[in-house]
Amino acid sequence: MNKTLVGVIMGSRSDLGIARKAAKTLESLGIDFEVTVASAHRTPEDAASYARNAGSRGIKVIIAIAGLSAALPGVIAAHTPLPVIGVPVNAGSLGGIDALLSVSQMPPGVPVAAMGIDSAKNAALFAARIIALSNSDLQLKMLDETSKAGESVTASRSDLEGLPPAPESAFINLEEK
Ligand code: RP5
Repeated sequence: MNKTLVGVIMGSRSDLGIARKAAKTLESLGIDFEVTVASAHRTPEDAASYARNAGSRGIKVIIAIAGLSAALPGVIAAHTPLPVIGVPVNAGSLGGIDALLSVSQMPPGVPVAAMGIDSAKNAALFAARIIALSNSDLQLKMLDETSKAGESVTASRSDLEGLPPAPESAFINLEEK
């Protein structure tokens, strides 16, 4: 995919470490994205303009990352009909709970898909699921990633550092037999 489909916007450059997690996952799935900074409180006009212009620029999904009283995802959602995924950041003394509540407690009519605190990887995967609705190649790639993640959990059962393991037969789906 050589067209920017996902816009990643942060409330501050100090959120860069969290944005990198989204970037890594989007890159691994071959989804083109862009990253920028605009603050709902400090540069509100830029945040609104970015959101208003995103659709006509070809962006399909926006990931908005912010900490503290994290208004950015909601402000972006207020200015665009595109799906907005909010990532609350642990940026202060409340450990991200402040941002989590700000991002998740949106008023009816202005939805934001709220991820967990610092969960930018999930934000990228959620964005990928939205894009995959009209991209069967990406759908296959994501199924492959999901099955690889499952295989690594299964493999991790083989060494539990001496603790007594449940037998593999415990995982047979008896209802299917
Ligand atoms: C939020 O305030 C930003 O998203 C960031 O997480 C937090 C702190 O920002 P800085 O003071 O580091 O710029 O708006």
